[in-house]
Amino acid sequence: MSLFSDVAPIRFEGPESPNELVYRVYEPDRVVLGKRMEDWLRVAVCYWHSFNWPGSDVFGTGTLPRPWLGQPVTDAMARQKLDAAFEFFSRLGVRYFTFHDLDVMASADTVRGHEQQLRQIEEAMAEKCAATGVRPLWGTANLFSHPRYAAGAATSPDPEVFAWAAAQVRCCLETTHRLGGANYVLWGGREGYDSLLNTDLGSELDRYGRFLALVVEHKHRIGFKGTILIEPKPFEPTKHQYDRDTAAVYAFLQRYGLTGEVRINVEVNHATLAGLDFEHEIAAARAYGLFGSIDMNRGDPRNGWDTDQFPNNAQELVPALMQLVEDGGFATGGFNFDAKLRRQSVAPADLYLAHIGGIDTLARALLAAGEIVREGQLQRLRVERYQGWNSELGRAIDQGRFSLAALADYAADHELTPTPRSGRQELAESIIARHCRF
Ligand code: XUL
Ligand code: CO
Repeated sequence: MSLFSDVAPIRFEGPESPNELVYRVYEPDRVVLGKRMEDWLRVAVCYWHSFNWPGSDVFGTGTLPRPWLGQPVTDAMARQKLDAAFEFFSRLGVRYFTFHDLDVMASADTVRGHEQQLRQIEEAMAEKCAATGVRPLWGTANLFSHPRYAAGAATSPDPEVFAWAAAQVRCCLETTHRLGGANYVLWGGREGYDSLLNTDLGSELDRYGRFLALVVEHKHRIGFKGTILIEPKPFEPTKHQYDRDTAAVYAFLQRYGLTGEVRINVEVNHATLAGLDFEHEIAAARAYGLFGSIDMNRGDPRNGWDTDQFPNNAQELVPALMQLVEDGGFATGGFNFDAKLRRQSVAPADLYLAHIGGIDTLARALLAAGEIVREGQLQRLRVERYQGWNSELGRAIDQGRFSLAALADYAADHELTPTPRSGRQELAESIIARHCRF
């Protein structure tokens, strides 16, 4: 028995169900364009917000019943949390979870102690994974909570901090590998600065590049076949984070020769904070060949910080899901609910309701996206918009057969007078809107 055992396993009951603790739309075996819904979505529950966060904020202490939390974390507390977490994963009916090293293990003060504690809980995690079939979508090292990381981890001015971070990543990458994790994530929460006045930006970037190269090298050394992912965010907790968005990460990977090795974990609310649409970050990651996985949540349109709320607006997500469908789905990625309850959601059932709502929202967006892609009207609209590039002139430009001067002469000689054409944006938007009926 645990906090989450009062709720019966969540089943699909369809849109007309009078019950709340059921899926109305998410039906794992339902086939959408040749693939099961569960395989499209690859849903993961995150350990930190769901089991490791007591409902505290900067103004108040914990509100949520999480009896396994306290400082320091003992092995018994870590195991109680593990039981509760796997109980929740199983009853919710998901196949993946995500975790930081510090979310799952007992507290440790030394590097050796840290390694020992993580290895110890890893054994218990492995048993749970084997018993339930649930495995990590990804693991990650928490390189931001401990005071030693206040000035950064890989970008700290202190090489001893860099070494501590290396130890944590080595250990967590190996644990993720042994647990059958599909990816390994690096979120550089403190890899940035609070003030440029005391920051040597160039050498911090070089050290960050070195750190990432070491991680990639270790991945190959241990034979981890999963994907290394960087999760961009523009700021918070730092004033400026080096991985501010996909484009910045691409430039960084190119500079340090890591483009074929590392991909992107796009988080919805991080994109919003960067002043970008969620679907823009997916489109950019696809264009650069970097798309990996998604952290699913949303912000509040009137708040400028990372509120990490569960999504509930399917129409908003359709443009993103369309891109996923066009790609044939994730390779190693999935939808990780990096989302948390509100502080007043103190009933154990609230955690189920939050995830059910989020998963049904994803399922609605998937069904709409699947139909739109199958009907092809929007894709045709896009193809037609660029059809001029199939002309002789378009092909010659694409193939680099014109110099700037030759092209100018061509334009003059042919007296080019291109006619404006409709971009048909309203039509495109209407196509999205009218398919959102699930
Ligand atoms: C922080 C965030 C992290 C990463 C993992 O905004 O998204 O939880 O997903 O460190
Ligand atoms: Co995240």
